[in-house]
Amino acid sequence: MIIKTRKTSDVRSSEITPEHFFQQRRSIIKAAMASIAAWQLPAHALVEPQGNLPAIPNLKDSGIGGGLSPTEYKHVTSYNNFYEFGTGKDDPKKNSGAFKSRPWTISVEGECDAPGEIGIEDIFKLIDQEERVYRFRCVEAWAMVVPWAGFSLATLLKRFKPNSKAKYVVFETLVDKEMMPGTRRKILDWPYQEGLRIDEAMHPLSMLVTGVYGKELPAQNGAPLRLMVPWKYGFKSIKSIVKIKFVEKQPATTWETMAADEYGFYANVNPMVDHPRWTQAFHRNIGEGLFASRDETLMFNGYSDEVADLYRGMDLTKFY
Ligand SMILES: Nc1nc2c(c(=O)[nH]1)N[C@H]1C(S)=C(S)[C@@H](COP(=O)(O)O)O[C@H]1N2
Ligand SMILES: [Mo]
Repeated sequence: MIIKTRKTSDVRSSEITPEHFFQQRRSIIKAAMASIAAWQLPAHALVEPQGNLPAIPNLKDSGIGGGLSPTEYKHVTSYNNFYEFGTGKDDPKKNSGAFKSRPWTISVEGECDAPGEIGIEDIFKLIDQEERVYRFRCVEAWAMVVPWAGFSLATLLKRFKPNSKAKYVVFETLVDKEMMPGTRRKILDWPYQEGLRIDEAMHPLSMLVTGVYGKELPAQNGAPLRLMVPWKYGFKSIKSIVKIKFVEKQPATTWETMAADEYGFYANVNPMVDHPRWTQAFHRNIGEGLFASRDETLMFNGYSDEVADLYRGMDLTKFY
């Protein structure tokens, strides 16, 4: 595992204790046990496939989030944020008719020993698919429970052999003025860019998503490949990825560049730290209509046992 190759002089080496590895292993074991538990329940995590896109082959139940009941497909695919297709929630579905997710190549570069490119077909072929149901809360104080299909980000990253200088991972979205009408205007500083610390990226819950509800992703949800980091706010989960880069310094990210006082690099779901313009202690569930209840938001979106250790000793009001 990459973290082992860090030098003792690394700034963050203090966080990478043997206990840290133990904790990660423990959460994997816990996830495996949850998987067994979910398998015994009649409410299996694998959902009925929906939509008319190709089915995702070899889909397995990860057991993660098996107890949550998913938001309806029609809401998951029609209430979106994807500024490359416009800023309205219904714009991404409406304005993505010309979008083509094939052919598609992702280049992986920067601080790694085996930089290169990988085609989306190879990703689909080489990597076993898992289905995970995540509660995914967004910065706009709304939430959905989504059955994503995909695999651990770490599985892909390790193929490119990140070196000891790889402290962060940067992701970039495609910019195509023909297929993505929003990019004809300077709504954001294109390309959309996001980043994770390397230990966050290697965490088993960080996921590259290729499908939703058992079928390939529709354009509006980030076809053909998008990120999903379940303990972070929605904007970290970058869509339609074309580039992945290992870097030494904390990268600038799109929303942080736009409004640093509102959107930080970490963007961990945290009910104790409000957004300057709204509370982050509660959220509304999409699909419940006008009378939707406000639910309490949980620390790290409910994944504290798995991820709190990544941030031990950090002031999360400062590193928001
Ligand atoms: N390239 C790109 N990725 C993006 C965005 C975007 O505008 N462009 N919006 C983000 C935000 S703010 C959210 S809330 C999620 C929404 O994902 P969903 O539409 O699949 O629910 O995508 C994130 N990924
Ligand atoms: Mo968002």
